[in-house]
Amino acid sequence: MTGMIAEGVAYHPGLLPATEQKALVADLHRVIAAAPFFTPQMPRTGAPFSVEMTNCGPLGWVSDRKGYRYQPTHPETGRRWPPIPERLLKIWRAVGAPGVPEACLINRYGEGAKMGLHQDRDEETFEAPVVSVSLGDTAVFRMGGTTRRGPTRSLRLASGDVIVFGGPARLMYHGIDRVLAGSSRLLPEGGRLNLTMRRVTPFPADEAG
Ligand code: MD6
Ligand code: FE
Repeated sequence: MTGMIAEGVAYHPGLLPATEQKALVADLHRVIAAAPFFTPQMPRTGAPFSVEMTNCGPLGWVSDRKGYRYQPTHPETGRRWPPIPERLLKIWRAVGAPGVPEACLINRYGEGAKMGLHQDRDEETFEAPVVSVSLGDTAVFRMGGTTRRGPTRSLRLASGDVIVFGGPARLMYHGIDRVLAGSSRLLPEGGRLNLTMRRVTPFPADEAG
């Protein structure tokens, strides 16, 4: 099942069994209780994202009028982000990612939410891959190349799928065209959760690559 679907892109459809998905949702409820979802805003214009976000880990990704960045605290509560649940760290290791991730961005897609084509490039290092976990309704994921122009392909990411962008794909353009409402029964409220784990700062010399 698992395969390299493009250079540097490892796709693991159905990596998480249903029991594991449910346990992960319970872990995420604890994270969200400590770090509620917020609505990020576009740099400069302040236009709201259609996706809500929160984070866990020593660093979290935020966006507001001042720009995109990683910071150790929640933009609204001012508190540190809760730790990344062990169950997620286990997925990081299971796909062969090195060391430990520093940030896990949690995206919530409600009705009509989508995410434009973008690169994940706010990290200080690109040496580790980005590991993405999908839960809930299926998403239509679009992947392009390392420039904004050029051909793209689309892939459906279902609940329990894991996709890893590493090596030459680390800076690949990607986005979410739409989410197929009602395609999963995992989340009682419907919608989709996406978790992306990242390394933000370079590994210390003693932490393996
Ligand atoms: C999403 N995913 O699936 C958005 N980024 O909702 C991402 O933006 C993403 O899936 C980097 C690597 C893998 C991803
Ligand atoms: Fe991304």
